[in-house]
Amino acid sequence: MSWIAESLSRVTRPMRLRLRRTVTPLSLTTLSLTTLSLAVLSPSVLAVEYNMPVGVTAVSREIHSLHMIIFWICVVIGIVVFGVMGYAMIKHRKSRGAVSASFHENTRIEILWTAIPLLILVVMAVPATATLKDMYDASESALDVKITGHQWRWQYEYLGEDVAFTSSLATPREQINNTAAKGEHYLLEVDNPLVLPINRKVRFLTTSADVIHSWWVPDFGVKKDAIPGFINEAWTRIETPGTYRGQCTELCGKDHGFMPVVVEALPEAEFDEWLIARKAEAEAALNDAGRDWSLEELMEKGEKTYATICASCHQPDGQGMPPAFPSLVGSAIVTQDMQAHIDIVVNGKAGTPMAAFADVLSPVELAAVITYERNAWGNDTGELVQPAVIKEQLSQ
Ligand code: HEC
Ligand SMILES: [Cu+2]
Repeated sequence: MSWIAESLSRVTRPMRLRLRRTVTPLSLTTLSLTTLSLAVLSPSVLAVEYNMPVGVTAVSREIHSLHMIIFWICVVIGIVVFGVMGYAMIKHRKSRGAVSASFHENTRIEILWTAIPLLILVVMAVPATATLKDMYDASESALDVKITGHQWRWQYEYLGEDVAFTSSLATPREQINNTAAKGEHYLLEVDNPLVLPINRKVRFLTTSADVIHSWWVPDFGVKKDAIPGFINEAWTRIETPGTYRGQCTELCGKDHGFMPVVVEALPEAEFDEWLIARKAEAEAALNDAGRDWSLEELMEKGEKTYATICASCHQPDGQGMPPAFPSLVGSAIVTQDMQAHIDIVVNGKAGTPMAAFADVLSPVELAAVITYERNAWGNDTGELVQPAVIKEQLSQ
């Protein structure tokens, strides 16, 4: 084995010399200069980059200050422990004739090094428990929003208000595929943000229609798992109007990084107006489902629905990604059996990623996307399905 050590040292000795002569002083200077300029020039930038946000709710501030308290306790413990260790190692080193001590029969020190950490734990646990208690108290809310996770979008329902909509990624495909410059809110922008009032307690009820997702808005200090078959509770009371962004924080499949959360917080009066307008819109859309639609109208609407909801699996050109996601071009269901086509889109197919879209899309959107699939990419069937037919089937 000695030949290995020898040849190694033959290689490393000149290297070490060279390193010491040139690279080390240079790189040390650069390193310290960079650190210094970073620390001096942009302390605020550093704080934004590396710390969690203070946020805009009482709970998020509580979480932040708890985090800072525990951080500083850890810093003090770190300095004391490593200081004592360093001091002991240097002071009592072997070359100065130190002989190792035996603490094993010292009851006093055993009690001390059990009691002190216990005390520290208790000091940390008291504020942490108080914050947790606060976070879990979702009682007496002014507004309840049910949040359902889908692969890969969020669905929001304002309970008791007859307002519901889905919220999908709005970042253009070109930015994702690197054929266009990335925008300011790349992958953090949606078509329909969740709109909430400030200064009112809002309760979130999270669940999922397929796999586990997690709804997270750092500025609210809210992060709640959305689990199929369960309903979890969280709440917030926003203090400042604005746009707040978050993401799904549970690995939920192929487009896990493509289901952001965007919340628009409005002053109370503005929110009330928005809710009334939204209700009227929903009612108008429902009435709209009753009339006769032309092929062109359905195609135009269907193309949009397809792009936001279906293209992530079946691809913009309908070719899918076989064998995981089937091609819809020339498929028997899409070009022949209309009822089978309606059934699979409305009810999904159990045990596959093809979800039921009955609750996600309106009758008009369902009719439009089915019509679009039957007439796009060379599937020139010329067939259309009226929203009224879908509405009728949904009500059965
Ligand atoms: C999460 C991925 C995913 C999304 C999103 C999705 N599908 Fe599917 N789809 C599938 C899979 C997987 C199948 C195959 C199911 C099976 O095994 O039969 C399928 C099958 C289909 C079929 C039957 C195709 C055939 O020939 O068997 C149709 C039609 C269809 N999807 C339409 C849609 C429409 C319309 C949308 C949007 C509203 C949509 N899909 C969104 C995954 C998806
Ligand atoms: Cu998710």
